[in-house]
Amino acid sequence: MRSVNFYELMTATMVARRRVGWLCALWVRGHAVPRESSSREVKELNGLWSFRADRSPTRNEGFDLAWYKGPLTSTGPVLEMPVPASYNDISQDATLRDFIGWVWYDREVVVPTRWVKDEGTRVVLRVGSAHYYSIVWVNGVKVAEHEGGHLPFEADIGSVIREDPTAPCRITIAVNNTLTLTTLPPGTITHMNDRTKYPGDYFVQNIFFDFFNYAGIHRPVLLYTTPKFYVDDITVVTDYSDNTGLVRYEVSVKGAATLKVTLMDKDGHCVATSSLPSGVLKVVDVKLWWPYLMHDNPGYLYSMEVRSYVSDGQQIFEDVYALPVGIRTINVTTTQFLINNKPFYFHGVNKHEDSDIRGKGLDWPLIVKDFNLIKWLGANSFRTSHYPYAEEIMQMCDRHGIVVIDECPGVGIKDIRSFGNAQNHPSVVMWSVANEPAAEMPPADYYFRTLIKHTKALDPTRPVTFITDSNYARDKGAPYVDVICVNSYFSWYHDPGHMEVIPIQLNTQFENWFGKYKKPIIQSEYGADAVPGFHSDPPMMFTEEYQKDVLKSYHKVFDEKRKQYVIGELIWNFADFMTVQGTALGGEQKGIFTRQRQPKAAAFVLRERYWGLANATGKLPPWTKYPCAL
Ligand code: BDP
Repeated sequence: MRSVNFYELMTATMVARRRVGWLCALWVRGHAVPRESSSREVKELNGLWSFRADRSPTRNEGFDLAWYKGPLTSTGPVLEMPVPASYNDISQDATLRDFIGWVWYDREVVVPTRWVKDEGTRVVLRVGSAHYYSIVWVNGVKVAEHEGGHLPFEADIGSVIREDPTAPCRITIAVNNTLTLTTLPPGTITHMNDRTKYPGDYFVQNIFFDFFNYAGIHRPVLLYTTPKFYVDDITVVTDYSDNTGLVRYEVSVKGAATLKVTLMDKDGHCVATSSLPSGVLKVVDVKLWWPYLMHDNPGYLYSMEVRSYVSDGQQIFEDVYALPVGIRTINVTTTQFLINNKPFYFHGVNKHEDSDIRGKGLDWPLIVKDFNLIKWLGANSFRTSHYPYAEEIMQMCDRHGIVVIDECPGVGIKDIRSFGNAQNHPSVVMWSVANEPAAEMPPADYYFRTLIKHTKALDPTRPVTFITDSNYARDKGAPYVDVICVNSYFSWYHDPGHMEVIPIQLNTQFENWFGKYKKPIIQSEYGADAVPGFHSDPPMMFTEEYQKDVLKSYHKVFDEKRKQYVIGELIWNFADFMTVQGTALGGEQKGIFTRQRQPKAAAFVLRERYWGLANATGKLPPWTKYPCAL
C-alpha cells in the first residue's frame, strides 16, 4: 500500500520549482493498492481495447469532436490494442511507433449489478500507469486527469455508473506522450519549418535520456470495490530490539471506525493485535525480513490485517485489508550500509521495464523470467532505473528478498529550465531522486538541497541518494545524500578501446568522492555494449570479449575498495533495451542478457562473481550447488 505519493510529490516538486511551499500540501495520502478480501472485489480490465491515434495536425480533433461522448468506433477507424502494452511496436506502422500526441482507448465493461445497486459499495477505476498524461471518462463524464507516466491513478466512479444503471459502462482513456521541460522525464518538441527539407507539420520530440519513450497504457486497468467506509491507508515503520520486532503503524479510515488490527505470521498465527488507529505492535521471537543470499529464509513477510467497522446509524460497514509487512531496519555509516545491523553489499543490476513487442507493458512471463535470471545470477538487488516500476514487481521484491534502490523519473534533466510516494515495501532500502542531472548549474544546487531535504522529511526511514556521473563537477547533491552513487564508463565513452585506464581512473574516482565526502559509495552503473555473437581477440569494443574484460577490470578495483567504503556494484545493464533510432544498433546493448533474456559471455563472468560475493559478504542458501570462491 502506498502511504505517501512520493514520486508524484517529486514530480510536482520539479514542476512547482517556483513554489517549494507546495511540497507538504502535495503529500497525497491514501490510495491503497487494490487487494481482494472478504469485503473487496477486483475486476481486471486487461485485454483488447479499441484504439485510435489522433493524427489531426493539432492532435486535438478528439477533444474538438468529443470522441469521449460515444464509442471510439463511431469516430473513425480503430485498431485493437492490448492493455497493458506500449502501443508503439504492436502494429506494422512506423508512424504509430513514432507517434507523438494524443491516442485514445476505449472499451465497454460489464459492471456486476450488485455493485451498481448497492449504494454502500464504492466502485473505483484504477489505471496502474499510462505514459505520460492521461484523461479518463466514464460514459462521457470526465472522472480523472493525471500527469506522470509511472504511477497509478484512480477515480471513484460509483455516482457516474449509478446515473443510468441500465447503460453499459464505457471507459475512455486519452493518453499523450509529449514530453516538455516540466515533465518527468523532460523533453522538448522542435517544429521543422524549412519546407525545402521537411514536409508540412513536421516536428520531433527531443529527449535527453537513453531509452525509447514508449507510450500507452502500461500497467493493468482495474475496477475494484470497497465498502463506502473503508480502510484508506496504512503506514508502517519497523524496528526491532533483541528478538522483539516493533511494527509502528498508522491506519486511516474513511469514516469513524472501530478497528481490529491483527498481525499474523506466515502460517496464519496471530502474533500481535490492537484496536487503536496507531501504535506499536510487538512481535516476540521476530522473524526479520532479510535480503536474498543473506539468510536461509529471505523475504519473510507478516500480514497485517486491518478490519474497520463503521456505522451510518442503520448499517455497519466492514472493510478488511491485509498488508504484507517485512520487519527490518536500515542504517548507513561512513563506510557501510546496514540491513538489520549487518553490512550489506549490493551485488546487483540496473534494469528497464522493456521487452520485445510489449515495450514497457507489464507482462507476467517476463517479470517471472527476470526474477529467475536475477536469482540465477546470484544478484541480491536492483535499481529501478530510471523511473518507479510496477507495484507487481515491487511486491515480488518484497517476497523474494530482492533489495531495491527506487528511482524517480528525474532522468535527463539537462536544461536549466527543468530545475525547479512512499511505500511500505521492505525491499525498498533507498530512494534515488534523479539520474545524472546537470547538477553543476547554479539553481540545481538549491533544487537538490531542497528535494533531498524534503524527501528525507517525508520518509525519514530510508536513505536518499541521487545518481551522479564521473564528471566530478556534478557533486552538488553530494553533501546532502546518505550514499554516493556514481556512474562511469571508463574505456567506453572516455578513452574508447583503452581498458588499461580503468584501474587508474576508477581508483581516482573512488578516492576523490570518498576523500571529499566520507560517505559510502555504490558504483551505480558501469559496463560496455556487446553485440551478441560478435567476437574478437584481442578484444575490441562491441564484442562479447571486450564487455567481459571491462567488467573484470572494474571488479579488481571493487575488490580492493569494498574492504574500505565501496558498498555495492550494479551492472549497466541487466538486459539490452530499446532506444531512439540513431543512437545504437537496434537499441542499447550493454545488457549481460539479450533483450530476449539469453546470456552473453559477460553474464557468466558476473554469475561467478556474484555467487562468490554472496559467499564472502552474505550467506549462501543451503540448496546452492554453485562454486563460490572469489
Ligand atoms: C548512463 C545513463 C543510462 C545510459 C548509459 C549508457 O544513466 O541511462 O543508458 O549511460 O550510455 O549515463 O549506456
